[in-house]
Amino acid sequence: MPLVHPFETSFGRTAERRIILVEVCADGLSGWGEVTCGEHPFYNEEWTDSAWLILRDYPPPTPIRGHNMARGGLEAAMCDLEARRAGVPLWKQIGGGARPEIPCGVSIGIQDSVDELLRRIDTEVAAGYQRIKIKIKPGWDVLVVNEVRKRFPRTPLMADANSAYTLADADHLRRLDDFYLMMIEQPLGHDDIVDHAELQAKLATPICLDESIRSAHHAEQAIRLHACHIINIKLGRVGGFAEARRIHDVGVKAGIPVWCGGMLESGIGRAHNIALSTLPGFVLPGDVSASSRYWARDVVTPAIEVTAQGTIVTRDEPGLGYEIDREYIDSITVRQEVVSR
Ligand code: OSB
Ligand code: MG
Repeated sequence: MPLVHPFETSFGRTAERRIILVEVCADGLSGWGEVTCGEHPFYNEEWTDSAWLILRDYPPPTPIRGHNMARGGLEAAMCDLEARRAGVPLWKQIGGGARPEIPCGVSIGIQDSVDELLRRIDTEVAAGYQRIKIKIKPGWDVLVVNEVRKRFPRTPLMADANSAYTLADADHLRRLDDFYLMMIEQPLGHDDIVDHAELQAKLATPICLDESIRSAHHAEQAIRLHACHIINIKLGRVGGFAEARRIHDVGVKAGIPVWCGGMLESGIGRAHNIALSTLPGFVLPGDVSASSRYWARDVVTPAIEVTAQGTIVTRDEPGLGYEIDREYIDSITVRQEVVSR
């Protein structure tokens, strides 16, 4: 699926998505899941083709290590199926429903110029989004944030580095404290906790961990070491709703706010993210935004829309709450595998 705008992070640029969708069938019903890994092993170790092999060759209950996104796509499909069997919306099935509308933010990639970035932010603020996240990397950080703050002094703003820095950059990163950001996301190593704790002690800006938190155990360790004040929860990264729920519970117990991250999902993964965001601890706006920011045509109907107040209203239909556009999915499917059990 071609993206409406290419998306650039500190680890690379994506113009087109190659997405694995999972359909689980039982009792004449279908549940749908999405594998949220990238096309290349740059965000974490998984990519579309590794997930394909895991899902094909290691059906549950085979215990495997890692490959959370492959497993998470299947787990989410099972949750959707369970919800449909029970005749309840997915948000209810997973124990959510704390809020009828979820607060939405946007993630804006690295742009070709600061002017272009300011124009993109203008558009999203005008659309009503409740906070803006910009991607940063060495050479596109302090000066850029300074320009954004000059133009948008009152907009809730944060920056995501996707592991582009090391502890040696601590003094440089401390300059971001001047801009009263809501948080800085994953500045250091993708698998690090200890260096983040050392950095957090030097920064006024709260650190939010993304890549480093793959389980509730990691969340407990990060909180115990004061490595972060906030946690981004992504369904795929943590292997599905069950572990996402456990991380959420760890956060709530410790007074650590959580929010739902995104992985440039199609409408199916987006619908899962909406359900997850109704758990009570998801008090900060997530990277869950309208289908039209990504896709000319989405794989669900209606497309996911955001209100002028920057919220998505949850739906009451059983399961995901959105219709699967099978005809469109079939027309863009390049590979299919049926696993019978
Ligand atoms: O770190 O949150 C991230 C996209 C791809 C890989 C990693 C990340 C992102 C985003 C985009 O920030 C979030 C979205 O709008 O889906
Ligand atoms: Mg991130």
